[in-house]
Amino acid sequence: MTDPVSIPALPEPIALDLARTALVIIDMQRDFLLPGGFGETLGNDVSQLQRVVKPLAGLLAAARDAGMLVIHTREGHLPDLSDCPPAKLNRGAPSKRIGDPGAFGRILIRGEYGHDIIDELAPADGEIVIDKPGKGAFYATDLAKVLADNEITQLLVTGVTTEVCVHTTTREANDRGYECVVVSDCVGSYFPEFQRVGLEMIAAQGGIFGWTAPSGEVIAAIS
Ligand code: TIU
Repeated sequence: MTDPVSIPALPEPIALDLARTALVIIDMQRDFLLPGGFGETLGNDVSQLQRVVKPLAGLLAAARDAGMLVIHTREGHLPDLSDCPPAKLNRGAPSKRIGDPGAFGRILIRGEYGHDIIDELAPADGEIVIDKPGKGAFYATDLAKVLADNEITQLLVTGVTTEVCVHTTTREANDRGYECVVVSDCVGSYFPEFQRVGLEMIAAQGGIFGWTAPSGEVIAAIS
């Protein structure tokens, strides 16, 4: 066992045991980041998410070098939509719905080009990919078992979007007893104000459901 490393974080520094820490990369899929996918059909400016790619690629490289467990998630549904609740399918007035043809195949459907992870962050051989039908990565997946099997107790949480799937997953993980560090420049929102308050909410009230820290501090600590 190696000594824990201390990361300057909000609301206070956190000691990470690297052997028990996983990097979780949430939903860095073409359908959320590129024009023509799910994010854009909801009316969002998808270019807002692009700023996450470079720092997250740097953190991913450092995590791989450190031998850390890396887990990627993808939000999406079976081709027959049997795992997509009508409330999710019909909500709002999207220009297209989940399952409709988009610029990169059927929107948010497993196996389609748009559903997969962007080239810059493509999973390496042996890295875990969790397909999830919901916003949280624990609901209807085997993530809890994967973490238990690998004796993980702490998570570095990254990906998109900050206030939706990153928050839901972090809250789920926090309730399950995991210590979560949300890496502030490696999460992104379509809405700048949600990015700011989304991060503030995590670390407020003494770190009510986690910590936040920039990737530079995390990389320096784990390298
Ligand atoms: N729409 C939005 O902000 N997010 C999602 O629908 N999914 C994720 O956050 N991955």
